[in-house]
Amino acid sequence: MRAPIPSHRSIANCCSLPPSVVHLIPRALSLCTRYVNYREEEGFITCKTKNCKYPSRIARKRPKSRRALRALGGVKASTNASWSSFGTQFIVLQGPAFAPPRIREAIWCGSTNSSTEEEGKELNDPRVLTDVGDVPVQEIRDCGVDDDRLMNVISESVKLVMEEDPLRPLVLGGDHSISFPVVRAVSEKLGGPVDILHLDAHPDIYHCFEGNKYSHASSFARIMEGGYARRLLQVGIRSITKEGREQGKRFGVEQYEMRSFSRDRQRLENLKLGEGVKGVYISIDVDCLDPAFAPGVSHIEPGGLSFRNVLDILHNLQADVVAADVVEFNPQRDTVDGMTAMVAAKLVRELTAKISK
Ligand SMILES: [Mn+2]
Repeated sequence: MRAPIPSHRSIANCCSLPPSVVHLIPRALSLCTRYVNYREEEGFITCKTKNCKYPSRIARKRPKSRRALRALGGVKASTNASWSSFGTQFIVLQGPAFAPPRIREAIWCGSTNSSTEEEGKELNDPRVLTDVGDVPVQEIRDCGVDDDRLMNVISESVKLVMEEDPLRPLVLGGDHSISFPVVRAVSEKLGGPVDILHLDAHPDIYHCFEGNKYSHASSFARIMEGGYARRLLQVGIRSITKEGREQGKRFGVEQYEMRSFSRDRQRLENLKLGEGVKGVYISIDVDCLDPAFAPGVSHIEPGGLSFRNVLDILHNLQADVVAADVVEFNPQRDTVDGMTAMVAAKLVRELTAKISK
C-alpha cells in the first residue's frame, strides 16, 4: 500500500520552514517517495517529535542492500549518512562541503580492496555498511533557514536513521560543527549521555567563535553544556588557547596534548569507555593526523598523530561504539592524487568495522 504524499506547502508549514525553502521540497519529496515505497508498513517518513511529515532528504542509494539487511535481521550495521558543511565567511573552509563525494569515491575505488583491517570485515556486506545518502544542509541554509532550525534538521535526520534499527550513524562532514547536532540526536535517542573519544588538533570548545555559537570551533562546548556527554577525551591536541584550556577544565574534559603523547600513549592504546552510559561516540577530525599523513585539511597543524597511532587507539578501544563522524577533510587542499581522501576513507572503513557487530 502506498502512503499519501503530503503537499509541499503542508510540509513546510508543519515544520515551520520559511516560504523561501518550499521550492526545495519537491526534490526532497521525490526522495521521500522512494522511502515511502520502501517502508510500506510505516507509511511515510514521520518526524515524531514534531508529529509531521519530514522534509529532509534521505535517499536510498542501495535499496537492494537494505532489503538484504532487513532479511538478515538482528544484525548490527553502521550507516553512512553524509552532508555538506555549513557555509562560512572563509572561502578555504568551504572545502569540507565537497568531502563526502570524494570520500565515497575513495571507499569504493578499485586501487584498494574493501575489507577492513579490524576483524577483516567486508564493506560490501550490508550488515557492515549501508549508505543512506545526504542531507542537503548547505542548500537548506542557502534558503535562509536559521542555524537553530538547521541544527534541528540534522538532529532529526540522525534520529530517523537510528529508528531503522540496527543502523547506527556514521556521519561524514563537512566541518566540525555537525558533531553537536549529531551527538545531541544520538544522546536523545538513546536516552542518556555517551562517552566521546574526540581526535583532533584543536579542542573545538570555544564558548563562541567569531560570533557563532554553532561554529566548527564551538561544537564541543554545546555538547558539554547540553549534558550529551559524560566523559570527553580529546586526543591529538596541539593548537589550544588559554580559553580552550579553561573551557576544558570547566567541563571536566580529559585533554591529551601531543607534547605528552609518548607518555600518554600506553593509556590511550588501552582505553575502555562507555561503562555506565549509553555507549561511545567517536569524532575524528582529519587534522588530528600530522599533515605529512593528511595534507588535505583546512587548518594545517604540524606535530600530529601518525595514521598508525590513530588505528592503534581505535583498534584497541574497548567500547560499544554507537555512532561516529569523520570531519574536516578539505578536498580543495588535497594532493593531486587524492591522498587525504584515501586517508579519510580508511578512517571510515575502520570505524565501520568498529561500529558494526
Ligand atoms: Mn581540528
